[in-house]
Amino acid sequence: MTQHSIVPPGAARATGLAAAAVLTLLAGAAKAPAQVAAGDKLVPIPLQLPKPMFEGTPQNLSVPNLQKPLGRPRDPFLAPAGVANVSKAKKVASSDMEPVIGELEQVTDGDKKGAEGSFVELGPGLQHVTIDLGAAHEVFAVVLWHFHKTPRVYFDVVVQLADDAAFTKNVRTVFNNDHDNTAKLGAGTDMNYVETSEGKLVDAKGGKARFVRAYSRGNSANELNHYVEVEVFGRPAK
Ligand SMILES: [Ca+2]
Ligand SMILES: [Ca+2]
Repeated sequence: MTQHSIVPPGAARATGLAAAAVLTLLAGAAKAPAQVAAGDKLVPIPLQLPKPMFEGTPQNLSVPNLQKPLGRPRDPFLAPAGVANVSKAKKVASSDMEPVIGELEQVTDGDKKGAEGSFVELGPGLQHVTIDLGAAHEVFAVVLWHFHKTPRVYFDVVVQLADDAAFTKNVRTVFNNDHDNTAKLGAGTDMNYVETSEGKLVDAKGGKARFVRAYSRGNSANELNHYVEVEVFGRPAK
């Protein structure tokens, strides 16, 4: 399994010129994600958000490396025109094929509500859900809703793309906040975040993949793993 850390921790402090050089080097070394063609018109992805279940910023979460809430709606995410949710009703597999509550189909059924009955609950420890897009797609964004009825942080969130269901071929990590490598997928540099109705939007940079996998290892309220929905915004690969 290969790992790619896109930006080293020190890169943000480098001068503009040096940072650009580092990024150019990294881009050159990365395993050629599909590029946005010069003629592609960029527009906001057609993301529809569920109703918020709570207001304000939670104060009582003692989670290290926690991202400060933006305090306003997230900026629209731009992708080439025509990019759509390509995961709706697609087949879902999991490390826990017999969920404690709910069914795996709920991960891609389009119901993103925070209410009881709108999530699937997987067992404790490191678990994943894996979505089969049915064919190779250029993936621009992955949006995750674990559980957003109450403010909560899910641990060791790792999102990967791959060419095969077993995640042995062309595996790319597009998000990883497992900073101490508990999940043994490589240490990540992304931050912990509080679940909200906005979901977590992960930039997948147009990478070509048929399979999308999301890991977690319990949360700040209990050891279980939940999914309300995962949406993959992409387009069929040429
Ligand atoms: Ca759902
Ligand atoms: Ca960890």
